[in-house]
Amino acid sequence: MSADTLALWRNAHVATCDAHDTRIANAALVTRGDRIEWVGREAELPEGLRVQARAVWDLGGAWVTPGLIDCHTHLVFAGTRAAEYAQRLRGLSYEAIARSGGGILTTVRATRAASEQQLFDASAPRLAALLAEGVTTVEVKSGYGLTLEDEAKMLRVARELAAVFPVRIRTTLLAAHTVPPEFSGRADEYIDTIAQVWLPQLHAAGLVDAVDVFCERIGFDTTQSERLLRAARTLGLPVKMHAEQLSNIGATRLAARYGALSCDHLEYASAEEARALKDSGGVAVLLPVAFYCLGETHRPPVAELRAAGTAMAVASDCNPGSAPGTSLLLALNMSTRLFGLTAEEGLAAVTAQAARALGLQGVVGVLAPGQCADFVIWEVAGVEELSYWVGHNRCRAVVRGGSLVRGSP
Ligand code: DI6
Ligand code: FE
Repeated sequence: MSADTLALWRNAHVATCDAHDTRIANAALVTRGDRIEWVGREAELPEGLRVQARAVWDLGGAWVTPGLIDCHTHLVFAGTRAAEYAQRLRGLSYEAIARSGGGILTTVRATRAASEQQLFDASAPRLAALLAEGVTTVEVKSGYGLTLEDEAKMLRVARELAAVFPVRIRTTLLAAHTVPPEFSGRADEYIDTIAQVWLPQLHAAGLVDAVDVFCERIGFDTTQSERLLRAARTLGLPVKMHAEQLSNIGATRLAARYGALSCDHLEYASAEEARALKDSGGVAVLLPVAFYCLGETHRPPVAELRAAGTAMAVASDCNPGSAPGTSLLLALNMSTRLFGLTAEEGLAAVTAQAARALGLQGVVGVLAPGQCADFVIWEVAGVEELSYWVGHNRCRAVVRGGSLVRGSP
């Protein structure tokens, strides 16, 4: 479609997901190329736009939301951890498996052994499953290669997926996921290698949009994490943090000092972390599928986050260990019942707030003039249905960059 072609999407109801959670009944949208030109009540559609529209789509009274955003995934990996899940069902803990050389390292072995094509082929169906639910933007982390070559391979696969599927992908370097066998007992040296050698090279190759660290008692401590955050910020890269997932070692407070886009998991965070994130403008990314699959009982401090006014996003955390799932809608449903998000908070958490967690506010996540024309047409009577259904996908059609890429309105 040419860059300035107007299209009219009419006879709809729109949840814009802006700061006021605006809902517009009997609405219309006008797209210009890949951007939104106008959104509002159809009765108020400017006549000039109506006559210029080269295509008119009747949405039959359907609800429209921004394209969904999955702002935390590890979807590029090889193999599964089904055998470890079976062990966990018999009572072994995630941490015990990790300490005995399994866990993340099990997936590292499989991912290193996979060719780039095999890794792409393993990951593509997971991405396709996310997109079938109306996801139009996905963050993908590395972290199962843990050598320069294998981290680069993972990040290239993420870029290749973005070239083949109708999706925007943001890549995050998570080489600081665990200490690889080559650096066993030398975590400090490993962090410095990432910070001084791998990160600059991968950044120069255009493979890194952000940097993340697993800051945890089975990951990296705050001193080590800080060295990597500083290196990332020196290169002008935004940072994120796997924080307070299994214990509280001060990860969020550290990340906030480095202006982190988000701190993710947060099961063991408190009001103090909620305020630190609010003050730094970071987003709390909640990952209920990992909470569920790990049989966690310690919930993230949603009431404290709400009281502090901290932005909350929800993501799938798609990964082979703690969250082997490819449904953002299920994560959304779980965030309401398991964590206590309201339906309205939930919808914002997979659209506008998820965009902020990726530094993409003003680009995607809200239906407003100037934003990318990424939106979903839902087969629902109201948008509360998005967090209501358990494993039931009501996505009828998806528009990405102004073009219909799935279904028919
Ligand atoms: N926390 C998680 O939930 C994922 N990574 C992390 O740091 C799990 C990764 C895995 O178990 O493979
Ligand atoms: Fe994760």
